[in-house]
Amino acid sequence: MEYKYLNNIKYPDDLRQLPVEALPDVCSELRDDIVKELSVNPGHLASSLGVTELTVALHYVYNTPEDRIVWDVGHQAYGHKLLTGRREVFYTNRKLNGLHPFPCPQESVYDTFTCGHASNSISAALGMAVANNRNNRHVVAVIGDGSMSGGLAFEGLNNASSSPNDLLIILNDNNMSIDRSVGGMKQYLLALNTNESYNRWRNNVAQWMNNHGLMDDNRKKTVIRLGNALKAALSSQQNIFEGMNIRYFGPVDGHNVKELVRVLRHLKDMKGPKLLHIHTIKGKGYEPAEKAATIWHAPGKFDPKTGERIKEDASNKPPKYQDVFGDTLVELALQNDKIVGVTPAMPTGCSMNKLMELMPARTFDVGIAEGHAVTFSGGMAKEGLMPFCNIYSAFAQRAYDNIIHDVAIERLNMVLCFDRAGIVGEDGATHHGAFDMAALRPVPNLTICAPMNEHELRKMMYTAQLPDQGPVVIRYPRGRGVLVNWNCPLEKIPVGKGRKLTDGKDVAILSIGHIGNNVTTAIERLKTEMPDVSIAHYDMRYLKPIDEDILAEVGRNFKYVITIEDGVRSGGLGSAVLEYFADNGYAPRVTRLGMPTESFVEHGTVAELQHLAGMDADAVVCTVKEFYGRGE
Ligand SMILES: Cc1ncc(C[n+]2csc(CCOP(=O)(O)OP(=O)(O)O)c2C)c(N)n1
Repeated sequence: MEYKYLNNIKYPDDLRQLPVEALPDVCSELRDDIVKELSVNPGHLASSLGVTELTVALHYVYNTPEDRIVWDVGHQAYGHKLLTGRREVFYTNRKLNGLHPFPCPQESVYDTFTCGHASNSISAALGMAVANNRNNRHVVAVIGDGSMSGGLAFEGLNNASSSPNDLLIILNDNNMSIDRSVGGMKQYLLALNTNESYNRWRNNVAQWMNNHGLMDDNRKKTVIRLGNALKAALSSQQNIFEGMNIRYFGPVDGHNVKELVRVLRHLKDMKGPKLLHIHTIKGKGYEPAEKAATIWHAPGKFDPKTGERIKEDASNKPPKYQDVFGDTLVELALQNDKIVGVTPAMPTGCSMNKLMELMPARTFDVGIAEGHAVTFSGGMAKEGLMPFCNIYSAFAQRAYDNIIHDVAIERLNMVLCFDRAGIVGEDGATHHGAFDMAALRPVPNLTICAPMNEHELRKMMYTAQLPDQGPVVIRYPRGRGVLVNWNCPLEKIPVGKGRKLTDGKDVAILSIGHIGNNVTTAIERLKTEMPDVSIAHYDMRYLKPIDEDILAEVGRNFKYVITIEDGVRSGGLGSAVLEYFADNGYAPRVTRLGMPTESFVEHGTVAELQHLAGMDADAVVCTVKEFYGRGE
């Protein structure tokens, strides 16, 4: 496609010079550019395509960056990035030292708030709107219907209705989360289709009054109030937003850019909190994405012409941990009829869709609601069911108190599986599962473990659902394991016991989880690079209860100790080992490898980031060499 406009739009100011008639073409070009770029440099596609018109209309009507647009999650903001001075470097998106995967205030003044975790936009934008009451800055939050299912969004709405503010919330309703949207809010929004003739009527009245010079601010308010009352009478139910004192407008076709511009201009200077409900199609304008929005949420590389996705050859590769989880859960659920599955909006992402297909009545997608997922599981556990609640580690941060207050205190029997634990790669700082071990280790009654391979995961899952285990956290990383033959008998493993994988007498390396495979690689290298040094490797398996027999053995027999974990190096395994040594009078030299706590790990490939953070096989080799004064 030849671009008539896009090449001349570096910043929104350039966009704002164009006549409104040019905007449909700008949208086509922007869409084309997003598809072209993402076909070679993968990222979040379908959501960005769906908000193309909204993005153009917002930057056209509002005086960005003076006016604030707060994106929710930010996975839909590629159009925004391309229009705000980043088109030339967009090829670096999600790469090491390149553009951030989500809007990021450190990257651009157009990015107003940290994005990545869902449902925070209303609260953040409300804070900005309240702070900006004194200067005439407009603040707009853009939130999807999926993200609107999150509790935080409701807290924001609740507050928005009572604090004086002029916030505009745009609800981008495509009836999709990553998977299909679920729950009461989705049902509600579907039903909230106030009939079009009513919308037309209200517009005509307003237009007529305007044309006849009868519309001032007060009258506008009266028309709106009258209109809303009429709308409530016409629709079968009360409007939840209006019930909260937030004026509701819509639904509006979110793919009609000129209409969006008209509506936004109309709302821009209106006082008080208001919500504009737009309907969009996820993946709009790119047929394959429109047809299968879940797959095209983040499709990987693809041929933009044919829509064929370029998949890696997975034959003879170990499976992804998430699939081992999904298959094992099904296997366990067939044996144990108390088992149920709970996921906060990630059935495909964590492979719980396998259980969902087979046993829909025993699988619960609760929406983007991590805290609720945990407490809901707690409720089921209390009544004797055995929930497997699967949450991405970084999103589980939202559920910290639920884990402590609603599960741990009563020592409820349930399993929390933390997928994407550790460095996740291109999704960056907001998505790394960095903190779960450090945050949860001090919590009484919890068992916390991490498998080094697929067999270990299966055994940990089996062991965790046996009677009276209390709450068990199993954390495992994004991506593939190490065993092509991943299947194995489901057997109990001793809780709180580690494994000695390699015997040695000079250096002891203690690892937890999949990162232990980096140690295996390092030890192989050291056999040739330092044949005179013998190294013991312990896979600790359990962070809590930790294997004190191993710690005593190591404290007694080794001068040098390395700990390594795929999480922050303060508070987790390394700290546990140091605490034990200090408490028991052992003083070997200990080096802790893991993610830093002085700065957030950014985005890049897992290998690049592990290298930078000093957690790869190289780092283990270097540490051993340093012990012996042979470092470079
Ligand atoms: C707290 C949290 N939980 C889960 C996710 C994973 N996630 C990213 S986008 C998304 C769906 C968002 O749906 P919606 O807001 O409707 O936006 P759409 O993609 O449909 O445009 C989910 C579940 C997240 N980013 N944050």
